[in-house]
Amino acid sequence: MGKSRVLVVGGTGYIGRRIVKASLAQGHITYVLQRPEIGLDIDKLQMLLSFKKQGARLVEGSLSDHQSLVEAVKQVDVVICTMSGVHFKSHNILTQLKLVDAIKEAGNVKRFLPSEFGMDPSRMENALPPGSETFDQKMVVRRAIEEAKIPFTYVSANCFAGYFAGGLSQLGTLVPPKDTVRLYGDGNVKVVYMDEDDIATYTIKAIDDPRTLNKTMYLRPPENILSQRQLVEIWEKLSGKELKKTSISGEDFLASMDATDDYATKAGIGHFYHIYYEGCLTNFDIPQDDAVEAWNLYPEVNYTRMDEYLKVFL
Ligand code: GO6
Repeated sequence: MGKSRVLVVGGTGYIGRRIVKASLAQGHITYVLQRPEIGLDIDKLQMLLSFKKQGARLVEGSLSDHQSLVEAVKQVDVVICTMSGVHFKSHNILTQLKLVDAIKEAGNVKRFLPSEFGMDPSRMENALPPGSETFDQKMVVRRAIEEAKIPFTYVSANCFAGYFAGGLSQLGTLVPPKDTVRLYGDGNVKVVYMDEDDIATYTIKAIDDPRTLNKTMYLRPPENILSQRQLVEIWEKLSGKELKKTSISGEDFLASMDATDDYATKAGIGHFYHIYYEGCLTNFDIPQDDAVEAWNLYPEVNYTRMDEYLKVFL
């Protein structure tokens, strides 16, 4: 049996576009769902057309048209969904339940990767609202997948470097601060920073691997397990400039959630609290019976270290 054929749902999104690229690069026949809802979103359309030029196949379908999803799914072996859960109001993580129904009806899919790619929602039962919504929704989708006996792999990709490393983990910015950096507590809690292209590479390596069947695959490459303070030190070494450091206590950081009504900001504060004060990404061991770690499975991947990643901001 050749390499599996892949369908990406959400292929023009932040991580989706990288999954399409990695799928093509690793030799999979790659389909990308083209939704009529795109309308006049010319950037998304032109990205789809560029994928076509790179050898991908566009398949029309909408998450609100069950039959179109069944037809699309029937053409492939593996389905990967990368829809965003945090930013959009038009759809949310639960919209995937329609995809689960289509996969269930089609009956041919050998692996489904739902839109995870962050903290492991099964470990976030006590997460703070409103950020907890993301995890609750992801668990609803997981239950539907497992009830339908659809083979799966859940990818827990930890902190996207674009959101968490570029801005040295400061809320509300994606670029390094110029003179002062705010540390969460003592800044020594370990988190995991992942270059987004590496997340895509590991994800595609996992789709045909029996070792990741019905498992959670965590991405935890050793040199990217860093504290915020270590990340700041990497940047100071690169930039040759020392930053002034302030510190905010967990209590004060949480209290700041009450100072805003913005949903994404409140959700972000909650997520940052779990990551940088509770250490939720690194306060447990892998492997477990239902979990594997990507760097161990695929040591051949030369993953991007954060000194390399941050060079672009010099
Ligand atoms: C990323 C963010 C960055 C929020 C996860 C607010 C779910 C996860 C690591 O989507 O809300 O400044 O695991 O001001 O399971 C957002 C969310 C990050 C971007 C967190 C996320 C990470 C969601 C911000 C900000 C850079």
